[in-house]
Amino acid sequence: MNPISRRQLLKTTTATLAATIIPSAVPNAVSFAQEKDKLFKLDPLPYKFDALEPHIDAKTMEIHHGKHHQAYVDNLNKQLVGTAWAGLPVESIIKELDKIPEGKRAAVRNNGGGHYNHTLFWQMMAPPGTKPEGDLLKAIEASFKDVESMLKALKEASLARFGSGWGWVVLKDGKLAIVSTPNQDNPLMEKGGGIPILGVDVWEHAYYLKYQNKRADYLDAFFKVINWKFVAELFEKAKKA
Ligand code: MN3
Repeated sequence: MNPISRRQLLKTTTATLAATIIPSAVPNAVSFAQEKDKLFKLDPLPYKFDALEPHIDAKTMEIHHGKHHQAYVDNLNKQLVGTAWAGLPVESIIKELDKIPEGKRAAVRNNGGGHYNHTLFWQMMAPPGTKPEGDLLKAIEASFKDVESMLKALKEASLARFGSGWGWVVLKDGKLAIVSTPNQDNPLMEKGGGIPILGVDVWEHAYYLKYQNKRADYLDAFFKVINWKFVAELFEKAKKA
């Protein structure tokens, strides 16, 4: 396959991933350097490391973004560079993990999930100042009575997650619901698992420097820096999906 038809194939698969059979034997002769434009990349944080102080400390943000998230990106690239999946939206990849060759699937699940989850997570936080309103607020009230009850349920699910994982608010069957996932899994990985509109990282690396073993205190701090504007955008997008 020459490079031009490969590029065309990638464009096609992005649009019609579910309907397209992704070749499992794509030539692996293309070097890392030549494929540079198709590498997954770590975007800078949308704010400074200390923007969420005192709730989430600057050192945690710096290490979490620059080391942990960077490692997910690097490891995802190691798995997918030179394959038909390089350059596809990571959301498409984690929705179709069954199409990834078995030998790569676990690593792509962990690192693709890690890349996708953290990309959302940084944007789900912002300096305090936003609040749920409009259609999002109505949906929260319809599903949980009020915002406080929703966050209480999210806190309980996040505390109950043994070991490393995430707590989520998802839109599922027209209602908002609380779920949690292990490791770097995302609700999108499971058919019918719902579409996440809010998520909180409960890996120890997300809070240990400031909160040590006190996950509950970290969750209370996270609730103060939720970017409700972004959550509302995800909710609108989820309704149309
Ligand atoms: Mn993390």
